[in-house]
Amino acid sequence: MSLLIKNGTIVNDDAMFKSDVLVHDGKIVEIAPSIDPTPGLEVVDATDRFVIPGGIDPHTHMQLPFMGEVAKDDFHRGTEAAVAGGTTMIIDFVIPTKGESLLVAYDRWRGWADPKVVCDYGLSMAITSWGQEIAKEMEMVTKADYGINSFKFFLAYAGVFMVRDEEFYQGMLQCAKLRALARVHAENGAVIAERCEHLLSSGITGPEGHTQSRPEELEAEATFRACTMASQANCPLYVVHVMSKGAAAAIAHHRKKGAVVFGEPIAAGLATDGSHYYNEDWLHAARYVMSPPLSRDPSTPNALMKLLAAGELHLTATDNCTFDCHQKSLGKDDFTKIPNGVNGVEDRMSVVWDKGVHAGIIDPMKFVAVTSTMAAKIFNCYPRKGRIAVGSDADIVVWNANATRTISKDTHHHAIDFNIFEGMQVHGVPETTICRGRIVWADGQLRTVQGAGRFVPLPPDSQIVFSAVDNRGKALEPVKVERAPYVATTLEAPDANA
Ligand code: DUC
Ligand code: ZN
Ligand code: ZN
Ligand code: ZN
Repeated sequence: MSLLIKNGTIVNDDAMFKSDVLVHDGKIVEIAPSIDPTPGLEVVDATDRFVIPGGIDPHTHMQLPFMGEVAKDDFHRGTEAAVAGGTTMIIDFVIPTKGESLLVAYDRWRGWADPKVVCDYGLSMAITSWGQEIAKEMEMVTKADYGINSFKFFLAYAGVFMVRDEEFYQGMLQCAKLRALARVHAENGAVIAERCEHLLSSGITGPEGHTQSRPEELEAEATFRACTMASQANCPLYVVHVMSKGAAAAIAHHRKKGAVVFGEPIAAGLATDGSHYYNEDWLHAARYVMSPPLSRDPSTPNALMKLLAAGELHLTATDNCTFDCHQKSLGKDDFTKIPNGVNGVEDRMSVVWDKGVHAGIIDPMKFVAVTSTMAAKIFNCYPRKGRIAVGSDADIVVWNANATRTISKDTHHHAIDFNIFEGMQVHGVPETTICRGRIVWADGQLRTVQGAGRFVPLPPDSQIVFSAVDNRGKALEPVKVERAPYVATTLEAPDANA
């Protein structure tokens, strides 16, 4: 199967240039100023369009069993929503129940995903309990066939997913040994649990209680603590869903000292804010319940985008974990029972283009970096993914920067009956999405095949350097996730004379 994309402007994270792209058998085989179509070749006209690497969403929870419910977007609907929005690869989380074998949980996730995915996917793994057996299994799943190179630790969700600090620390020591990346959900779970109890007993039962139970300081504190412990463990750290300026400041503080910490804002946090939690319509407010909550500071979304532009935050994701109105309603009398999670995987690319590029904060190359290339580099599948280059997988999006669309539950591809971005008009539309050489989205229609996506094993040790050259013959920068040097986190004493 061959495909020719003609007359477009290729955008990589480091260059933009007009060129045609020839695809054969799922790979990019030629990039040249003008490639003649041969008879029978399918041609995609990309005149006045950008030709970009398909988005990589490094943080999703398809069909996650959570809070007594199961997230509505399964691996089929969820990946359909992804490709309709210009994302061609997701990284989902295997989340074992407490005490469960990692291998058993891994097989369950593969069993769910493999027959359903319409685009490629990789897996990250959560560590929800600790012991020698888990440490041993961590080593096993970092081997080639399993393809896990990152482990996520929850510092929130007490009693469900949360690990204690000493478990997190030991887990990071193991990550460092295995040359895997540690990821963290950073909120102070113990204090949140106390606050929830207090709020409920004082009669606050609505979604405003959700945001009140989880003030931003508890995200900032946990982020700072996680960075501090990662430095002690000499382990690179990736902070998922950075929702507040305080958390971003904690990351910046440690990076300035040389720590290797990556920060991931998500679509919801870049395009909406926590004012919704005070909406008079209970159900409206409940739709936005996720953790950490959306920021109550209306200037936060723009500030997070600027931090992406400045390189203080590094890549965007979604935390896509969807529950419908009925499921949200199960928490009608108690905000702690509202299933946590929001949509994002379909709208991330457009939202980041609109709030980033259209708003003049980032350029198209930075857009590619924060929606695709950085994820491919960090999770060690670059330049197979995340780049328009000869030899790379043909995961390509023809992007119309001038078109707009209005986000709505009536037209989205999620399996839920609302959209947190409802009514938002966004500039930047994915016109054609190509997954490993197959057109899966064109003319506003899905052309997907269940199970056609492939599992992408993610090897540990990003010291593996790809001996790649770019499409102009220039050698690519070696790609590696550096080890974190030891970083003392002692704060300076205040100046007594000031
Ligand atoms: N936060 C959510 O809102 N949902 C899923 C898990 C998480 O950390
Ligand atoms: Zn989380
Ligand atoms: Zn609202
Ligand atoms: Zn998550």
